[in-house]
Amino acid sequence: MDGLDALKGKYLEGISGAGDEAALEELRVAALGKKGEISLKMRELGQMDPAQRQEAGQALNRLKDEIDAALKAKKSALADAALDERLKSEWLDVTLPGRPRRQGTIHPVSQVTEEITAIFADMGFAVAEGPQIESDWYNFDALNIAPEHPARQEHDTFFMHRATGDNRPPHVLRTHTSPVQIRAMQTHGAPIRVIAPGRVYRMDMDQTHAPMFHQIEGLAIDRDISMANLKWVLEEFCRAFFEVDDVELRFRASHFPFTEPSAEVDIRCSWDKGQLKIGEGDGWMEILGSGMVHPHVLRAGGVDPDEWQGFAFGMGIDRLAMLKYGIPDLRAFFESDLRWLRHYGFTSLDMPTVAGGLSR
Ligand code: 2U9
Repeated sequence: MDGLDALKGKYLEGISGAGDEAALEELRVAALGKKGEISLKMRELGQMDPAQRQEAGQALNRLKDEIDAALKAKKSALADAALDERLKSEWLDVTLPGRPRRQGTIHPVSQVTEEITAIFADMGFAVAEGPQIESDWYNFDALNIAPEHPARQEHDTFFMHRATGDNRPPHVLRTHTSPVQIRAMQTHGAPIRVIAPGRVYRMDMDQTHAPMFHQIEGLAIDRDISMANLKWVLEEFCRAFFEVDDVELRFRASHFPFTEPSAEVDIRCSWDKGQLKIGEGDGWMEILGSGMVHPHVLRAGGVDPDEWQGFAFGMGIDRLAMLKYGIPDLRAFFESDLRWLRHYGFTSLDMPTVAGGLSR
């Protein structure tokens, strides 16, 4: 067939000189497309006699394959060259040091919870935990808070939803961690020494109150536990927690449904230029509530009040954290702004100062 060598020369040269994929595609269409030169030549085969057709057909197929192969090879060469170009402009120095990442800090409430549990652990108290959604019985009845008792309203309780027609008392978001100790008494019986730290919920919201806050409560039951033991335990706790040797506590008679007698506990302190000093001065600051566990409460926990007695106490962790670290409002707890937390001495977890205690 005439002209095949010329065609071959023209296309192979064109392909080899093509500068991009678009030029290659143009050449492919011109040679192999429906109306391309090779395709037109294919059509001429119909008018040839069989011998000529066989020879010309083979030659045309070879040419088609050669052009095809040249197109593929050039396409991949162009892609390689484009990648080389990109790699030259988009290089990356993998030996550069990494950018420092902002580190979080331990939350003041977690820090103080750990401090308090460690102090009570040294005095033989185990940590107990329980559900945050409680039955009405565990949160109120077991704690000697009867259905009509005003404390149910005072606690500003969040009640869980009940389906219409379900008249059972609704579950509640626990208003104190006391149900945990009822459960601990039921499970382990007496004697027992536990503390229960955790989240509690009351419908209360202002500058110094949040609807979720943290309490830690303690319970010690034995055959002859007295308020003298309570006083010693709380004094030991305050000495360790506030890191002051001379602490003085004042027990003021009070009332809680779950303890009898009950006492609110104040600590001697002074305020010097807005700075709280524990253990000196002529001021008193309330830090916790306490008392001897009410016999009804012991019975609800499955403990016989004729054989056993014990003390209990409760305190707000958030408030103690604010007092100890001089944090004036709740923003440090909720916004978790690192600058704010660092200002009050809560350093990043990876900083060496944390291993040896907080740098203040
Ligand atoms: C059981 C029996 C008795 C725990 C107690 C208080 C007194 C108390 C408040 C302190 C600050 C709550 O966070 S706060 O508002 N708590 O005054 N709590 S006695 O008494 C118990 C607990 C469990 C079985």
